[in-house]
Amino acid sequence: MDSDKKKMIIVGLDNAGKSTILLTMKRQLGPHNFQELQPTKGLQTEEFETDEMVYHVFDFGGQKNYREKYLERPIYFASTDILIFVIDIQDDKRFDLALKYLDDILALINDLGEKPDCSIFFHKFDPEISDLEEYQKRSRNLRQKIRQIFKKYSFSLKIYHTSIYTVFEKIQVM
Ligand SMILES: Nc1nc2c(ncn2[C@@H]2O[C@H](COP(=O)(O)OP(=O)(O)OP(=O)(O)O)[C@@H](O)[C@H]2O)c(=O)[nH]1
Ligand SMILES: [Mg+2]
Repeated sequence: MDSDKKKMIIVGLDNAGKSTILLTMKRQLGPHNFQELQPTKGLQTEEFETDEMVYHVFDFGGQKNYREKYLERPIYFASTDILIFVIDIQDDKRFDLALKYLDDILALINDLGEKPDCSIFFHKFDPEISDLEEYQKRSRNLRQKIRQIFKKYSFSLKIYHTSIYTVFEKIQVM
């Protein structure tokens, strides 16, 4: 792959907000018209460009049957430069499931010998909840569990609070 073209994969459970994030990053969408998105069917790829870089983006539809397929086919994760893993901060009942999926994917990428830069988005961290102690606590607990998971590997790790209601703001918290 060209040095000025990077493979970025965006992964997480269904409904986490991955496709919405991509659209918002591409500035095709304001918060008022994002509702029309359907769940992503399998793997969708596209390219997007910034001034310095071309990104080949793989949006990994997160429904259960797709997740199982990806884990059976490590080839999807080959040559990954950037991994973005999205966790819906409002979906606390599925944190454990999301973390298990994250761990499975990291193990697989590690076995492939890849070393992507990893970013985790605690997404839907919307302005009206971002200051609530409950959500700050969720963030702290998740960070601690993620730190544990990453100890097993030698990937770089950044964690952000994200929300499309802030015109896509990324606040790094680790
Ligand atoms: N409150 C809130 N809702 C969001 C945000 N981002 C996305 N959503 C909503 O979350 C739902 C799921 O968004 P998608 O982008 O389709 O989720 P996905 O991760 O691509 O889902 P799959 O394609 O099934 O894997 C949609 O109803 C979005 O409008 C956010 O920052 N805050
Ligand atoms: Mg999607």
